[in-house]
Amino acid sequence: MRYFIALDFTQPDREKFHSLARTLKTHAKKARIVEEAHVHLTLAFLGELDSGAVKKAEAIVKNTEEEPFTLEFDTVSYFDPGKSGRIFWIGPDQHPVLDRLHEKLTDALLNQGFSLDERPFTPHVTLARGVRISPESSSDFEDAFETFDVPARSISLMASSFKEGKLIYTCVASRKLDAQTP
Ligand code: 2AM
Repeated sequence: MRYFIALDFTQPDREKFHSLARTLKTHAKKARIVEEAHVHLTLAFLGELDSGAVKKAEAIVKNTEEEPFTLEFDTVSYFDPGKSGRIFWIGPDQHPVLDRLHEKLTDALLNQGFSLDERPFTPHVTLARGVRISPESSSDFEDAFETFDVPARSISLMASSFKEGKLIYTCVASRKLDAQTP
């Protein structure tokens, strides 16, 4: 079982990302789009954890206070891992509360001995993996993209596993973004 901490969105907001993913699929030769229920923004990827580490991660999520905020998603881009096809994502404009939330979680996780990805944080919501698309179709998709706002309301510790070849995400612990602005 692999674990990660995610920023969650409401179902109607996840649908906005999913709708974009479906549009991308119509432009692509191939694309495995992210299920609507799986749409999230990863704040920290923790990998395989033993039960003690899961308890620590749960406590970190439950004790991380932050105010609710709204992200403006204004970037469409992709990672290109090579042979397996592109990973298309939508990214938000820089937001001080998102940066602070990421920093609080990172500090707490490192203090508790978790090892984290050392690459710079690139906040993004993955739309589709294994994307094969022509440069023209990719430009068409990028050009048609319109900026949209999405409120962030909670963070969750998620467990990820495969059952009969199907990806399953299970929420282990959640914390509402409910701190008052100082
Ligand atoms: P993503 O954020 O680019 O979509 C569960 O696997 C989540 O953790 C996914 O959202 C995934 O990618 C993210 N993630 C971040 N680093 C990862 C890694 N090294 N291996 C697998 N997933 C990772």
